[in-house]
Amino acid sequence: MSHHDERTFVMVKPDGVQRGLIGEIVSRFEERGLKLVGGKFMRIDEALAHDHYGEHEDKPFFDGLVEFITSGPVFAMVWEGADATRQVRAMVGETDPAESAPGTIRGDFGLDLGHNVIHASDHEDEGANEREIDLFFDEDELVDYGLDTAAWVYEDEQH
Ligand code: D4T
Repeated sequence: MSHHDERTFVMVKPDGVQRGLIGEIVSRFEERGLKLVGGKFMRIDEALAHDHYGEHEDKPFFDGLVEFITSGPVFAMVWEGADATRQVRAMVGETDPAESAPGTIRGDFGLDLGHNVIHASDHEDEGANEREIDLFFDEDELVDYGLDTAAWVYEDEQH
């Protein structure tokens, strides 16, 4: 079942947590048929923020980004499924909520680029999902188990 086990990193940002959107967001991924393999409610410290957003270090919005992501708790998750990284990004929407289609998470719950509710690994950045999973989770925090509904989600899974 190797093509069903792609893992991707997803995080409800401080604005999403404060607005009570954790449950709604988790539900969307569950309903899609993805499998939750890790979850952690936590506060991001300055060092982790710099590691996570290192690619933006030279950008004018970097300081604000670090301040925002460390400003309150986040809910970090790992989701698994076929083509998970690309499918989750499609469900998340564009970086700017104002450019995101209705039906996407940012298109339904955001209006402002600086408060875009959720992060998900970029499918166009090869290795981003593994890098980010490693940054936020220890191997033993990821749970290996079978999801009984898989046979109803995937045609080629056995009952
Ligand atoms: P994240 O990483 O938060 O899921 O967002 P994206 O992957 O969709 O987009 P990104 O890495 O290009 O941007 C990271 C983060 O920075 C904020 N941002 C971005 C900002 O405040 N001002 C800006 O001009 C840009 C481009 C929003 C997301």
